[in-house]
Formats: sequence, C-alpha cells, structure tokens
Amino acid sequence: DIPSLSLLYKLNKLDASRSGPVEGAHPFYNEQIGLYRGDITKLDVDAIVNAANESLLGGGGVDGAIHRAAGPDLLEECRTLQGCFTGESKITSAYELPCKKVIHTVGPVYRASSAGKSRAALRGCYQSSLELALQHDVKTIAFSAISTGVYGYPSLEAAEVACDTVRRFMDAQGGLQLHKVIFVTFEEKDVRAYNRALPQYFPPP
Ligand code: AR6
Repeated sequence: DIPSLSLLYKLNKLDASRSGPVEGAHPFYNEQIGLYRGDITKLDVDAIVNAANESLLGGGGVDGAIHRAAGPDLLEECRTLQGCFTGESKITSAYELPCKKVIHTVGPVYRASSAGKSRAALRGCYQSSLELALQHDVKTIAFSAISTGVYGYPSLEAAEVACDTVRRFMDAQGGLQLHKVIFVTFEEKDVRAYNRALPQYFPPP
C-alpha cells in the first residue's frame, strides 16, 4: 500500500464472495489501478515514469521537475546512457527522490497527420516501461501523462493508449507481479481524460 497517495479515483472493490470471472469486470485490477493528481516527484513508489526527450539530459515539464527533485546525480547517470529512442525507455536510480527508480521514456511529438505513428510510439513508451519494471522487480509504478504536455498529444487519446497498453500487459502477465499502476495527472484536462478512459479499460464489476 502507498499511504502517501490520495487517490482521486478508485474503482469499486470486487465482492469477495464472488469468485471466477465476472462479466465485464476484471477483479484483479480493482485495487491496482489508481488515478492521482499532483506532483509525481512526491510519490513513494518503486518507480516513476519520466516523460523525457531523446537526449535524456533533462528539460522542462515533468522532466525538469524530476531532475530538480532528484539532484545532479541523476543527470550524471543519464549522461552515461547515450540517449533513448522515441517509444523506448531506460531506467536509472532515483537519488534524492522518494521513489526507488526512475524510468525515462521518450514520447512522440504528436502529429495529427501521422496519428497512427504517434500512437504506436506512445504505446511503445508504456510497453517498454512496463517491461523494464518487470525486469527490475518494480511492484508499484506511477506513470506521468507522457506526451500530453509540450509534445501535444491529445489527452483523451493519450489516456486511451495508456489504459489499453497497461490493461493488455496486465492480462498477459497474469497480474502476478505488478501490484499497482498509478496514472499521474497534473492538469484538469488529463484528469477528465482518465476519468473517461479508465472505466472503459478497467470496468468496475
Ligand atoms: N508531476 C506530474 N506531472 C507533471 C508535472 C509534475 N511535476 N509537471 C508536468 N506534468 P511534459 P511531454 C505533466 O510537457 O509532453 C520536456 O521538456 C503535464 O501536465 O512534461 O512528454 C522533456 O524534456 C503533462 O500532462 O512532457 C521533453 O523535451 C505531462 O506531465 C518534453 O518536455 C507531460 O508533459 C516532453 O514533452
């Protein structure tokens, strides 16, 4: 459990007296998917996911906030990574942050004219972050709303990609390893987007 989180959105608990699959419901997820609004650097989880750029050398937005809060050692480690391609992820220590690891992922700069390509790259961000999480024994992970800031990805579409990719990943791994996934939002538009997308991908019983 993560006591420091005040979850804005918590799906209904499954009635414990019911067993087996419930039509339209995925009991495993009910206590495992959260929506949080606020500063991701405050979260005491195993890993937070940074919305970085291909240089991995810091920037504005959530990337800037993470580097400021982690201290200069994070940049030192990032310098050794030789960047990261769009749609891929790399993991570092978290230094002065309360979390244990930082997963740096590079979202696409959104282009409406190649929305399919943007979507594939954004999906890659979530997928590769989740794979790194598994490899590093991360049980609780908090995602920033990748690409929805200066990279311009529309919030609802981005939230749908995030939810869909996490949902498929949890289905594929049987739900045994990741205990909690928290979608972290900062702006009202993203809170609204997740409030619409979450019940579609993680329907309550
Ligand atoms: N905690 C949680 N979320 C935040 C925080 C925070 N402290 N600050 C901003 N957000 P952005 P991108 C939200 O622009 O669109 C950087 O310069 C914000 O409201 O940080 O992927 C990088 O170096 C938005 O929902 O990232 C890249 O160059 C989300 O974080 C570029 O920006 C992502 O917004 C990446 O652009």
